[in-house]
Amino acid sequence: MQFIDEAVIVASSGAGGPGSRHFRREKHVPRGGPDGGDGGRGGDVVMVADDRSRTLLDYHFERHYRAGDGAGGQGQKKTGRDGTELRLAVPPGTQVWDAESGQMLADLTAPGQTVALLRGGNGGWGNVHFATATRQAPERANQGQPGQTRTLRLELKLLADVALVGLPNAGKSSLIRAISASRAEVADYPFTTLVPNLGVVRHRGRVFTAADIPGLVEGAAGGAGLGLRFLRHVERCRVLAWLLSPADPIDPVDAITLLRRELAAFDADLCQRPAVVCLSKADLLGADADAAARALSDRLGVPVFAISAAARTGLDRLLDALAAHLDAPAASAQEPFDPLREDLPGSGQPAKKGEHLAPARTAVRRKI
Ligand SMILES: Nc1nc2c(ncn2[C@@H]2O[C@H](COP(=O)(O)OP(=O)(O)OP(=O)(O)O)[C@@H](O)[C@H]2O)c(=O)[nH]1
Ligand SMILES: [Mg+2]
Repeated sequence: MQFIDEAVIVASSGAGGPGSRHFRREKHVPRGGPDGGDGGRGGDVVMVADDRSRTLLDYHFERHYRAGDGAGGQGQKKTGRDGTELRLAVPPGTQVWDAESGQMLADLTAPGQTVALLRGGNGGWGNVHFATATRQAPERANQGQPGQTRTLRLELKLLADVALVGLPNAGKSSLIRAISASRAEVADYPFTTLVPNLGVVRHRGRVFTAADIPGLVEGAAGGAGLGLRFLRHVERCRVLAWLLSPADPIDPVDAITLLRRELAAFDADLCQRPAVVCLSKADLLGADADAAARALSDRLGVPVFAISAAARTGLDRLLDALAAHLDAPAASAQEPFDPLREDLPGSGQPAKKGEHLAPARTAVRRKI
């Protein structure tokens, strides 16, 4: 299935039905008086987080959505039928913005979470409401209120616990395949992964999610490679796993400096998240793998896990470490992994969150 993480749609709530202008007509009841009922309410537009849905693909193709209008009132004080509510299912992790004002309208994170985005118009009053002592046969009935229309921007930001970050070909997809049931594509050329993959990891009775995002290259912040388009999916991860491979074209310390620089250009906070460092493809180093991991650990000043997705070695220790980070009471209470802080260009003036992105990311959240 195609992975789409952005869509712009136009949604309209239903109009209220008109009130009825009607008079009671019955045998032996002369001048029966007004009995026109009210119009029905227009349908609301409601968005629901549905965990069966993984992408915004549907909204990419179909752009216009409309809830049902309320039906008109009728004689005998009958109220018209309410318009059908329009329920739009989106994957959990979807944020909804007003495309015109740039305001955030909703952030649907929990499966089943529901938010009413547009209220349907009220139905008009029927003439039965307008009878007074002096006006016993009112001709007046109200029209229903019109519905509202809004252009909505939907943005999906995956909600994974752990994000795998590395250069292209570092072995991220191989790792997610090894630790979860994900069938992410693996191949020996860069940019095999073009869209993020999500995997559910089950480890010692614990369940957490991991996201494999496309590889980052130098200049990603400026749009090189697949650019930063998919980094929004890292934004909500609680722990980062940096993957450094002995087959990377550059020295692992240079690689992590480069990766951190690109990530910081997207969001300075990301580099402050708890993180673990992995030396992937450890099988390529044979018996030297542990020594290489120790040497790298000394250079970085943090533990380094030697892992091999192919030989399935070191995975349990890595998952134990990830689980421990996720279980820590407050991630912020931990010492953030920041061994190369001084090396990080512009560390004195961290980039503002999402500075280079489209507008509206800093918009005020509005309660509706
Ligand atoms: N020997 C060995 N090769 C591995 C291991 N993990 C991955 N590879 C190989 O490395 C190559 C790249 O692996 P991927 O998992 O596709 O790497 P990736 O980081 O997802 O790459 P992109 O999606 O392009 O960023 C493939 O040819 C894999 O077979 C490993 O543990 N050992
Ligand atoms: Mg990949």
